[in-house]
Amino acid sequence: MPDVSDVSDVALAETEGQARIDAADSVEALRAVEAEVVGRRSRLASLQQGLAGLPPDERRSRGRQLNEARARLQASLDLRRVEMGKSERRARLESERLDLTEVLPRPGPGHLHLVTQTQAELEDVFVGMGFTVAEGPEAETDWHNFEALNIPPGHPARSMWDTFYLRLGPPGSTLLRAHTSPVQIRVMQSQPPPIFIVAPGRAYRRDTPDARHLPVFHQIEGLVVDRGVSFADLSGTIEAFTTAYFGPAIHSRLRPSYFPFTEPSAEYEINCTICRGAGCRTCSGTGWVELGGAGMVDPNVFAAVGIDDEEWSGFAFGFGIDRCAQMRHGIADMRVLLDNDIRFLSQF
Ligand code: 2U9
Repeated sequence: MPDVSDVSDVALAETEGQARIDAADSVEALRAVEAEVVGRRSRLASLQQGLAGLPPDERRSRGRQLNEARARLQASLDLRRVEMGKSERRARLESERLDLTEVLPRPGPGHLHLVTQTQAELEDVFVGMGFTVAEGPEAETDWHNFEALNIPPGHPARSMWDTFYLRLGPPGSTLLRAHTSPVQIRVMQSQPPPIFIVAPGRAYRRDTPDARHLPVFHQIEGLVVDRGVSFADLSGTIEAFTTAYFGPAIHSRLRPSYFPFTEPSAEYEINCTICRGAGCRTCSGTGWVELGGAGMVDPNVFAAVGIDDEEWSGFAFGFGIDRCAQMRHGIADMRVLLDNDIRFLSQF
């Protein structure tokens, strides 16, 4: 039985206890130290038991010393537990940290999508030729998308545009525009000639995506309405655009075709940019690829928007922006334009 009357026993027990607390290197180890230092089998507990044999005065003062020593050790244990808990938690979080940063082949700021870049370049070429850029809604009325363009309901030419209809208003009255032509209708309704505009933007058709078709694609259409406008102006404009955008080695040609909104109508072809006219798989060996269509504005279209076709004449053309990007960059399959694969997009 230790001699409680010897105050150095209490001090020694406290010093030793404090040293063990300081030496504990984990919350787990601290729990064992706590039992040894202030628990029922601790040195302090046995000193406590020894108080019983002391005279009352001495018992009181030694008892106080023991209690104070135990309280200091307990406070020290509590503080250490909190500190160690914090640092153990920090270490665990650090070891469990997941780096979710995507490792990009070419880190750095992003850039505009190839189609957006192509649209901006095409707009630049036409603005340089004196056109202004016009825009309109993508959800359109059947009238602006078809009827005003000389395609009445039931007209067989409607099958040229497999259309997405919207559940809005009477059935068949609203749709996702199948081309950007309704923009030109709206412009002609809102301003008198002369008109020199291009209408770039999205168009929608119920096509299954393949190497050359996308259900959501991008078009740029042009419209010129002025006095004395001829097919020669159309042909010259198309050729000037072709060399400005594709370079002086690539030329255009027009071949007879049919569109309800133009008469006469033509298909617009350019030298194949892949083989430069020699003949390859992309151009099926012909040396030419179709980019779009063109023609003189049909009198019925002028009638629909109230323009006098005795005084004014006009030409229009339209082609795919995605097709332009495909031809200029030799993209075999257009579906990559919708995939959002950074390995493809970062090349442009
Ligand atoms: C108005 C009058 C006439 C625009 C034209 C085409 C011919 C044409 C498309 C074919 C496939 C573009 O690449 S494509 O999606 N377009 O062939 N577009 S004439 O004629 C108009 C437009 C508006 C008021």
